[in-house]
Amino acid sequence: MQRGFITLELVSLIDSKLEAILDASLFPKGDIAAAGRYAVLSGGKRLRPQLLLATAEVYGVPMENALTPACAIELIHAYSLIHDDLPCMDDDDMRRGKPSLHKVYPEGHALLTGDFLLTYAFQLLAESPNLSADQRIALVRTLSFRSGAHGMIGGQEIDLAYAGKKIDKEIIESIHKKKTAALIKAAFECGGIIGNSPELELLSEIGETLGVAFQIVDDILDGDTDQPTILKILDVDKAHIYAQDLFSSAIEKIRALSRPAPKLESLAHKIIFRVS
Ligand code: GRG
Repeated sequence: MQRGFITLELVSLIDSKLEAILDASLFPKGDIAAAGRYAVLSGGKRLRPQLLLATAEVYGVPMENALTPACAIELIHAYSLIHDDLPCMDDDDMRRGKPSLHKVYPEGHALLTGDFLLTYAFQLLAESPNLSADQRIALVRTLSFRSGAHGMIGGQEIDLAYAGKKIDKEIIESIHKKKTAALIKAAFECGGIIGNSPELELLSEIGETLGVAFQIVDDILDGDTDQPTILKILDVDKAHIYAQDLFSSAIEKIRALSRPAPKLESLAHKIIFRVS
């Protein structure tokens, strides 16, 4: 079964774990945890946790050993969306077909909820069951690096700096690689860390290639030419070709892994040929 472009079985597993880690009983009374549940449990394709789980599975990791880190990456994604929707950033009133968090709770609460999800993600990584201390440290390092100044936050900074300005292919690519692809890359790297993969570099390359492809498709589906998107420099047909080239390159790299990875191939396919 599908919800958007995802397999419902994997997504149900991720959703159940997200519900458990955000259960009201785990938190002090107040709005932050409830707001966190609103933001996280409101749909979403769960792309990053699926990629993490599918990568770990390539190396024979039991699903439950990778589930907590998979949820941690989704919390970081959710925090970035909450902050991105705030009036000081993109100022979006709607997210996933529902009012954005700052339209439901006061703006300060929305900001704090993003902070809460970000910090909680690292607590979960540090406490992830069935992993060695070295693996937990590597997960914390990878996710903080990829979501920080060299990755997602750095990409958002460039994106903000170029809003409404003339932009070239180099800048667009740098925004895509950092703002979007860095976290997708981290999903592959974290799956590899959990699976003690001997080919982390290759996983990283697959993540970056697919991450950029994901953003190109997002730009095409969004169709907004006011933002710094690929449509500023390519027409839709050329952007499609670009995404398909990246897809072919990602598939080639997935097939070069030391073990078969059919779930990763299928997710890659769904990323490129999605309609929402
Ligand atoms: C504010 C620190 C900070 C970062 C913001 C992620 C981000 C950077 C902004 C969100 C807006 C945006 C267009 C990001 C590009 C990545 C992207 C396409 C996010 C949406 O991801 P999906 O499609 O979302 O996986 P769902 O709703 O399915 O989880």
